[in-house]
Amino acid sequence: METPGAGSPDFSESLQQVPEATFYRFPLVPVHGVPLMKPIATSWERIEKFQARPDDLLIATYPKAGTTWMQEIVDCIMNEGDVEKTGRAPIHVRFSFLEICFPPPVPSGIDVLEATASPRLVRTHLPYELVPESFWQQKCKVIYVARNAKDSAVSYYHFEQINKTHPDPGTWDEYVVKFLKGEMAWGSWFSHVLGWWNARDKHDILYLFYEDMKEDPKREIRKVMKFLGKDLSEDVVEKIHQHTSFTAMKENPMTNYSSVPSSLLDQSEVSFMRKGEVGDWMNHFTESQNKIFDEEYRKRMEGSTLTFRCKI
Ligand code: PPS
Repeated sequence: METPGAGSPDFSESLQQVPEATFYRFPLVPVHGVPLMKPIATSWERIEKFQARPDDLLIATYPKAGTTWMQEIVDCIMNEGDVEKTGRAPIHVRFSFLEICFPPPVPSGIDVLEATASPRLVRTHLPYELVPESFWQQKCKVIYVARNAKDSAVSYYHFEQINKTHPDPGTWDEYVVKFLKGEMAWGSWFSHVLGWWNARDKHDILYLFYEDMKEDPKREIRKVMKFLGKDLSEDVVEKIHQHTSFTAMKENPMTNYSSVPSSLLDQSEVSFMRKGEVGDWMNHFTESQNKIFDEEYRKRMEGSTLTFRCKI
């Protein structure tokens, strides 16, 4: 079988060619009520009509839930632990970002996907309701990773500071309010995790949690293997575990986004691979922010069987 994602065109060079100012802080425009960065909203018709193929594998997350971590795990599993193969290209080249749109000459996620040979590895931050229908018609496998709201908020806050395509996050105090209202790119954390949770039995969806991955990475790697129909030895599982640890991925130029120009992702003060912990929210939330957050959380999650751990 072809290495999945091996046929993805490498657009890294075009990223370097875009003038710095072009990437600056796109406004959010609602698409079916979900705020998305303007270039995505402008191209929405094309994204909506995207034609999935039956062997496309989709990784879906709310931003900062452990997308990159899951991508590396999946690529390792597909390549049976051969880390030379997973080192073939940066993670954003190996997995195409379905809805992403940048100014020319950078190709959009759809441009790249249409030029990619099967089987394709795809990632998205779209809420369930906005995923192109063809993924369900083609019965594609989907892995969804969810992360507790408080750590997601902290991670997203730092990321929006360094990712120059996102709106300015403002102060942490302002951000907590914005997060609860879902006024950020890809919308509400609540709607996202609940939408995918409620859909998980309707399609071939594996719903996993960042906190479980932290608690017992090998157990979660085995779940992904089973879902992908891969039976790998314990030695290979151990190798994948080592290769996808936070420390290894932080040092690996193929997973730490160091190849993305600083005009787009400025890692001079905050790294993309920032802390990788469960419970870092405790270092950021004040008592009063925590109280407001907990009250709103209770209301929004009431009646759902979906539960999260904010500590492990
Ligand atoms: S993005 O921008 O939405 O694609 O970001 P995403 O990859 O979903 O999430 C980034 C956060 O995941 C952490 N991360 C990891 N944690 C533990 N182990 C591994 N291997 C790992 N890889 C990435 C990363 O550090 C971000 O979390 P924070 O809390 O900001 O450190």
